[in-house]
Amino acid sequence: MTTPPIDLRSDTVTRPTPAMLEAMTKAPVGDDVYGEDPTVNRLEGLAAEMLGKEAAVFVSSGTMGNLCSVLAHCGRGDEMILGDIAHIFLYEQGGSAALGGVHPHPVPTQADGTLKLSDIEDAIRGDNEHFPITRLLAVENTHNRCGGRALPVEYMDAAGQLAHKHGLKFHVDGARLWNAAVALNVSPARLAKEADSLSLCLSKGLAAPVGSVVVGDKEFIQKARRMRKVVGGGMRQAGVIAAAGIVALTEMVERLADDHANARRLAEGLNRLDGISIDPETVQTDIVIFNLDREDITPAHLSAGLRSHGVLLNPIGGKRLRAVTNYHVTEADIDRTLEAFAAVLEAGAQVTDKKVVTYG
Ligand code: TLP
Repeated sequence: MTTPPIDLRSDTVTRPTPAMLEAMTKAPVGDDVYGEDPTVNRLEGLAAEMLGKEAAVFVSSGTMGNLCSVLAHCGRGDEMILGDIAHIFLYEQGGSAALGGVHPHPVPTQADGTLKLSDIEDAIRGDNEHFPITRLLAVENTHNRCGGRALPVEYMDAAGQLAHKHGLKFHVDGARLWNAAVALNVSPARLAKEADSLSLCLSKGLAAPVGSVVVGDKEFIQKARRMRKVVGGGMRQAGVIAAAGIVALTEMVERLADDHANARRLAEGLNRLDGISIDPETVQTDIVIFNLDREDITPAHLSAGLRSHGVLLNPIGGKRLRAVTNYHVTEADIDRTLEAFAAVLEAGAQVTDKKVVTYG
């Protein structure tokens, strides 16, 4: 039997746990478009409660969660302020512009994943017929492209309050808000206090096979539910997958601390290797983004070389690569990964296979 690869491409690669598979086979189901799936209703109730909000809606993905949220907050020609390397801006096909006519207004993302409050304030439009109407501020917590940085409570409060002071709504792409809560040792509800809406993934570090939840007040969730239908996301006996989501929320949040410890171990090991640079102190959650500082070997070479040692991770543009720890990656796997790195860096330019995808 061949050893399975150590898959660090993302936490999205996680497979359902035995408890999830069992829950899925036993879930009572109904037609969720009629609001009659008891398992979906339970999941939505649980998510709303954990985030301290009135209501929730189950959607198929983080992308759909963000899209339904933005479309529920904004009309055609309205403007959304967001970070220039936010997932919504970079990796969601510009869906809110393509499908909803929402105008994105990107501002620089700081290294810690925050947007400067002064930049946000400068970006908010005045009352002038030349301008779109600024309706929404969106932030990402944890921040994927900033290496999984967790935005602290004080920042989340300040950003939300600034939005509200100017009459904007505040949306959080909380695909990995669970990781932020664990890393910062606060409740998800506390981080969400000022948010009008959040989209939270069940199928990343929490290991559910499918799904995200959007939370907010009842009126907003009613609108988001309409948006889910128009993008074709109204699901029927969705309790089969929601059941895994319930296990994700009840059993899989605290263990994220293990993924964070493994990510830190990886960062510390990488930092000791010649030709790799990363500040391990900046690794707070499960994402490790590092630079390859070698002339003779590209990130694509490095990724291909690691693959031949059974380690999967992606280049993400420039000299950078990303590794994401997850439920299936153990401390011993991290040590094996570091050995593979050492071997590939040692072999240097002899590694020639360039068939790699730049993504993540
Ligand atoms: N991120 C994926 C890729 O799309 C890059 C990954 O491997 O990290 N918000 C954030 C912050 C995300 O990182 C992602 C997925 C999403 C939203 C979208 O979630 P899905 O993949 O469920 O649509």
